[in-house]
Amino acid sequence: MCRDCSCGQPAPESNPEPLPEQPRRLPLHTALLQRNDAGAAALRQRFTAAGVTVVNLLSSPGSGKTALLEALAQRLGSAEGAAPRLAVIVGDLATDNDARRLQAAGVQAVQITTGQACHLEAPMVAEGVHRLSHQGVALGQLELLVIENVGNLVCPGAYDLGEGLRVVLLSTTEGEDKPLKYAPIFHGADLVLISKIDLAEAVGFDRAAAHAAIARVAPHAQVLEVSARSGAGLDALIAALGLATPAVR
Ligand SMILES: Nc1nc2c(ncn2[C@@H]2O[C@H](COP(=O)(O)OP(=O)(O)O)[C@@H](O)[C@H]2O)c(=O)[nH]1
Ligand SMILES: [Mg+2]
Repeated sequence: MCRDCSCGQPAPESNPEPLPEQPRRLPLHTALLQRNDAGAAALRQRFTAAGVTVVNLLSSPGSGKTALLEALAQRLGSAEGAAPRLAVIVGDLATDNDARRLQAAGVQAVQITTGQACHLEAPMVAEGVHRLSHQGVALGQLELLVIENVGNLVCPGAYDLGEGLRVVLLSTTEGEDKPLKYAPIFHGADLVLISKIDLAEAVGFDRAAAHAAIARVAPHAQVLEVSARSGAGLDALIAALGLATPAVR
């Protein structure tokens, strides 16, 4: 029995549960997920037919998703008068701040506001594609379509959006243990980006521990260190996405 507070409960175990080696599916309503999966499959067919690389970009709020896309757009460039190379569908609970930031950086972007929902679903992405087409952006013209998901390390991981690549950010300011604490979302990643690497030293970020944590929960994911601020790792990211930098196009 508990001797600390006399609550009458059994004494807590000192190490209640080992870290999950395998992700567990969240207890979300199966019918909801099945409906989403059907929408995602239809989207994937359209993306494949159009030949566009589609990225589902996931991370906690403030880890640098939008800043990275702004920096990527600048690095990718687009020749004067040429079709845009990159478009973004960005999800947040409220405001169109991110779409406006991206548009100011020269990116074709549409904002999806989800209200209460903590993640994007396939029909919302279909709506985003529709709105992009009304802005004159055809999927077939694009090299890269990024879906910046709602900032959250839990729910977005359960929803397929028809993407070809799942990219998960871990920022140096979040701490190196987050892949262990939020294993399922990292487990599904094709590529993990350690963002804000320019701040690593200032915040005492333990690089080796971060790489070990990622290797434990996402052993097959490629890992890159990047900074939107300094530009570190951006060319490696562009190569990982299968895109050419302007100089070699
Ligand atoms: N030092 C530094 N700050 C960054 C970097 N990327 C983003 N930030 C800052 O982190 C904050 C959140 O960035 P934002 O792109 O809005 O994150 P998001 O919520 O994941 O889209 C902003 O104040 C950015 O200026 C980076 O690479 N280095
Ligand atoms: Mg953002």
